[in-house]
Amino acid sequence: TKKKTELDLQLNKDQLKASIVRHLRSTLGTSEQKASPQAWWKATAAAVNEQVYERLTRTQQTHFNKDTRAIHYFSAEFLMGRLTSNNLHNLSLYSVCEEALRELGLELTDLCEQEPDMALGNGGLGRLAACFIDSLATLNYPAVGYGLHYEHGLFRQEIQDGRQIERPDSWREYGNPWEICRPESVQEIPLYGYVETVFGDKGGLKKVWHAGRKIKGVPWDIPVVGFGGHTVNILRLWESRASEFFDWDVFNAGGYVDSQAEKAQAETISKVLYPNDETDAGKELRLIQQYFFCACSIKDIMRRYKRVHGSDFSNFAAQIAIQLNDTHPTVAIPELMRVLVDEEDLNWDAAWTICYQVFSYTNHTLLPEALEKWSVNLFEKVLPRHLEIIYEINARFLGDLVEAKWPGDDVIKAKLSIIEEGEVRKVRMGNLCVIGSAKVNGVAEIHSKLVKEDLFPEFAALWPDKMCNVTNGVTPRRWLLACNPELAALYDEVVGKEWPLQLDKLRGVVKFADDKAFQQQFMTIKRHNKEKLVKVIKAETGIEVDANAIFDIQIKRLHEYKRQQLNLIHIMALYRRLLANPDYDMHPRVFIFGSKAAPGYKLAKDIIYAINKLAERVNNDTRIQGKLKVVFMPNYRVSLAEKMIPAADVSEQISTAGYEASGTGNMKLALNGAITIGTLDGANIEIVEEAGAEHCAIFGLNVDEVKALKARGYNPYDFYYANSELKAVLDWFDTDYFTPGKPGELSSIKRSLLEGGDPYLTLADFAAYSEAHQLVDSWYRDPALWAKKAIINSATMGKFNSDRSIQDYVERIWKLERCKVG
Ligand code: 26R
Repeated sequence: TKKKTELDLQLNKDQLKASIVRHLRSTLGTSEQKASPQAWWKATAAAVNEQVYERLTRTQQTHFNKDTRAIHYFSAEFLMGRLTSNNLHNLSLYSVCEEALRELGLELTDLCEQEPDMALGNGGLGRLAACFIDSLATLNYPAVGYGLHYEHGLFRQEIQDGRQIERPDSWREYGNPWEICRPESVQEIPLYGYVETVFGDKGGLKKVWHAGRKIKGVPWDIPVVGFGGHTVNILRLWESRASEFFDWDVFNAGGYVDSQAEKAQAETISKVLYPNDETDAGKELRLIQQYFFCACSIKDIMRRYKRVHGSDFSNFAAQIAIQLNDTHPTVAIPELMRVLVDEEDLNWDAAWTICYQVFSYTNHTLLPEALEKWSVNLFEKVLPRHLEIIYEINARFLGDLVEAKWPGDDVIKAKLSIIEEGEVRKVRMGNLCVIGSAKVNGVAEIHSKLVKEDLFPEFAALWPDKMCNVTNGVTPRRWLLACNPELAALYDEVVGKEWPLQLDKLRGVVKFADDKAFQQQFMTIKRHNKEKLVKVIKAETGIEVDANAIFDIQIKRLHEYKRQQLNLIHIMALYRRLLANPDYDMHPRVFIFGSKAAPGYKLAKDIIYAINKLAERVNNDTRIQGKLKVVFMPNYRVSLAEKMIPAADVSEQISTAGYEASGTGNMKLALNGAITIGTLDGANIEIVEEAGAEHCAIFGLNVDEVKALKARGYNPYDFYYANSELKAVLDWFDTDYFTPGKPGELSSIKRSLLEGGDPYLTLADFAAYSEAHQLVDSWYRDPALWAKKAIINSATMGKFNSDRSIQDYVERIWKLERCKVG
């Protein structure tokens, strides 16, 4: 039998058109005459899937035959967004599909709007995982993403009377064409119960975990199509189900209701994504979620390994690499130990040698409240055997390694212990990760340095080669090619079509940064993108904004350290200046926000409310002649980001230095020609290195200055009393100027910045921030200067291709080889 060639796989327009119509009839059960846009979208996806599945099968066969080492990316979050246009682009079918649909009287972009976002993540960490699996497939690396198949992703945000309301997200309510259920790979996962010590067959003692409950894990596969369409890897997401779906004995005894309750409990595990972007609520269900998907994934890996190697584990560490995306999947470490020691009968040392070679850990935050700790009691109840294993890992680590390095030093032992002593004893997941991993990385140069020097200094002393850096990146396929087609086409013309794979090629654009004609083309595209966003803003909020204004955008989760409140008080200051002097000289500005607050984060929600109240007042104030507009875009998500980012003139990256691990929105915005107003934090530092300091508006305290000010004793009142404008703005929060008849509704913000001690130094950075804005304003008045800066920013972001990040992971951590498919 002759193998199909690449050419056979590539569809032409007429074939695709026929396939879409065929699927409309035979898969969707409707007809051209009465099909809804949703049915057309699903039919299109089904037609595309014929291509996807063929390539998926080839990839899996190739990987199986070559038995290559693979990376297994464990993440509680994958923020995939929509897949239709991405898959079409990666299969080089986008324009073919566009034409095919046009002949059927349909617009592809409209059909794409039918797809709900796959919002199985909170923000940066989840979206990074999505970019990384795109890059892994694109670079032809054997890789599997493992995570949870949440029924409900991150909540949908509605704004009512200016306040955030959370509504459930139901992304698969009407079916999702991109997922495939794999009942043949179902797993069963134990929970609760107790541990018994018995005599093993080989003599010696053996531990047996008698589970109190068993949960079924059902895998759903999402094909991950690499750009160019050669490798199609999978993202495997586990859904929880009741183990004995229907217990007939219980049923006959009239216990139908009870059995239904069990079923509901089991299904709860993968029911909903935790929106906690902030504090770890210590919830039992979250720990169970983590264990559930890790245990399913380890079993899945084991099954595949044993199919080839049987019970000979000598190749395991050579074949299997597991990346832990933050500490959320840490329990995979004691789980692999449990499987190797208890189930596969390896001795401890052999198992541990495998274990720490397999795992590596990425840290994504230094915020103490986000470093996961689980109470020992909870662990003992849910995972009794794992707690024993953790104790054993800890005892050997402290007794051998730490004792050898710092003999008799109990202070260091207490600090490095996996167990935190105290009233409530806790398991420190970060420490377990570092001890159980071959490599530990941060996500930007400065962040990795802080991980080494401030977060884990003793671990770094113990293992100097363990800590490393891999600066984050974003996939240029989604974040330029697909979301900004006009700019992509311009770049195709100027530097050729290789840039989506080799983003460094955009450097070739730098020499046109002063070219008048090129500047005009570039700014015309920006203008078109802004005009499109104007329509979206009008449709979503009713607010009318002018595309002549500077579009100044801050899009990210709401958190004090990200300092939306700094942006807010600066807009209030501008508003005051305009009220005091209607001729105040500034180019018209539209400040646009997109942000979700964790439902329990009171102050974050108050900041959203304040932005909306400010917007109402400012947008309807005729005295300021439309010079200032404020827009809060509800329900910020991946698909909205794709519309906002190409339209941004200014990118707000204003976190307190030392707190934003990397940021990835900063990269996407600069890549699309926005100029950064930012602090020297996270990847901003590297963006400035690439673009040149003169093309960014950097302001405020740097990491060392933040530390020094805190050490001296920071007092926000010093800044409040010293700056009359700042004082007036803060005092405004206590009036009813923005909340007529309801004074004090916004006071919590002022309080947090004064009595609350302003932990993120908002007031300390206010004056510098205001100056940075004035600088940006002056740049914008010189169109040639602005165009040049925007072009240079976009053209110099090649480093932030997530392909480069993946290549760094491969060389520094995973040691993988590419595997050519087809
Ligand atoms: C513990 C639990 C409640 C929790 C805490 C924090 C769950 C999720 C988070 C989100 C964190 C870890 C996160 O998203 N961090 C972000 O990771 C991005 C990708 O590396 C960085 O760009 C970004 O700076 C960082 O905040």
